[in-house]
Amino acid sequence: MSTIEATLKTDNQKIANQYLEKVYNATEQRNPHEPEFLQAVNEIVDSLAPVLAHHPQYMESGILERLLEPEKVISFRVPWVDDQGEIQVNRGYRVQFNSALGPYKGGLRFHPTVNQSIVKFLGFEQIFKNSLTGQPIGGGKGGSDFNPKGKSDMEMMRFCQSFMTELYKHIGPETDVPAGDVGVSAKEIGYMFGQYKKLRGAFEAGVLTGKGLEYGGSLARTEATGYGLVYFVREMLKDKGLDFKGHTVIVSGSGNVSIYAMEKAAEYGAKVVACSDSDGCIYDENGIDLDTVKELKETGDERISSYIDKHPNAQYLEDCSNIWSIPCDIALPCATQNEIDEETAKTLLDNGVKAVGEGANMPSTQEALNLFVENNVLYGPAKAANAGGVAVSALEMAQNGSKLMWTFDEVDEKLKGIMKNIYQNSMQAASDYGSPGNLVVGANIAGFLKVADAMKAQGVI
Ligand code: NDP
Ligand code: 2IT
Repeated sequence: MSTIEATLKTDNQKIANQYLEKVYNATEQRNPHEPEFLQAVNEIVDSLAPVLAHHPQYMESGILERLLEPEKVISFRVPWVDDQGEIQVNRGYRVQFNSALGPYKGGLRFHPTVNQSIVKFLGFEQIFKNSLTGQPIGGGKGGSDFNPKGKSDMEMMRFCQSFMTELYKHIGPETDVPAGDVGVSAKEIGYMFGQYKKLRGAFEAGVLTGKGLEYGGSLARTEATGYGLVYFVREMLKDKGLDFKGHTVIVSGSGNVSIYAMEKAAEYGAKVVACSDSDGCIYDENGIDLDTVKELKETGDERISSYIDKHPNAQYLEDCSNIWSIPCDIALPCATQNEIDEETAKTLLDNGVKAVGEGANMPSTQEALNLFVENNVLYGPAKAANAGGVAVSALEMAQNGSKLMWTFDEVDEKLKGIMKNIYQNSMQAASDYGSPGNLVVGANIAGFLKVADAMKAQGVI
């Protein structure tokens, strides 16, 4: 590189850094009470300097300023009547973040911790994740502070119907396509689909994904996020001459993502020794018996502590964060945001962790993430590693649109291909922009570039 080129490069980088700082500060001022959203923004902003230094046109067309402001935020009252005849009121949300690549797409979360910051961080992440899948889907997310725990089936149905009575005005197969997330499984999707159909007076299968197989669901959607995570981590390991076989794996959570991550990791020869719920975790040194976990958590509504009743040799530890003190080679956080902080990351490193693959959205704090990257742990960031769920949701939309139903193997093969592409494209972007092997930077850049180009092409809207 000539001296002039090197100076230009440094100057461009300085300009890019100053610009990013200005944009981040403005976002912080505009959203002062949204720490999770700002955390997600900070991680992206941290990755983009080399892109903006190479392509100043993205700064000129205000891509980032527009990307950081959701196209629309909908917040609404969800009144419902409980089994005692008492009126309950919850708050519902849908954040329609970005539609540059296709209809808004992303799940609905029902959990008492849901607020605007959480829904915005999830919706923001979804833009880049969906871009990485290569499917024609924009980014959105929604949910409610409703707590599904302990609710009867009829309460669940009444809540879902009330939620959809407002949401249906804002969604549709070509506008916005919700799906499940924490607390929303095929059962809740079914109740919401029924209400949407009744209100619209039409069977529009492509309005929701994660549906039951009888009425437009896709085979392998249930398994997609967990299987996709393991396919992604397998690519990371393969590049270093490693494999799941013979390795000890820990998977936090015991919900949809965790169960199918455990299933695929075990199928690939790993020994999965621990999983958890929000109360505590179980450690079974012989390997977790997944049938028991499925019985407790998929069919039943029980606590993971009951695992011990069937497996008295296993141990139950109160406090779910204890799961990360158990030594493992591969850690797959699949429960919730910020479950791995700096201290936890240190413990994992001290225990010799080789790879971390994120099934949950933003499970590592910025400090934890930095530690993993600095210590050269193989690290698969959420937007890349857990994109299999939404990718198969897009395949469900494609099947609905063509009125066809593909076999399990067809969908699973496509999922494997998509996860491999995400890995390769992220690695490539990391190399192209000066951080070889860094999947955080690579996934952020690869996801950003496609959205930025589509936004630029579509003008200032
Ligand atoms: P589920 O509702 O099926 O399961 C969630 C699991 O995580 C449960 O074991 C739950 O325990 C535990 N959990 C939830 N919140 C907390 C918390 N605050 N503290 C500790 N544990 C908690 O959800 P999913 O498996 O679908 O989702 C898990 C993660 O994966 C989320 O981050 C989600 O956003 C992400 N994800 C999900 C996708 C999907 O397709 N479903 C796709 C991509 C990402 P308990 O039963 O005690 O509440
Ligand atoms: O976080 C996620 O990617 C999801 N919850 C899945 C979204 C979807 O539309 O399938």
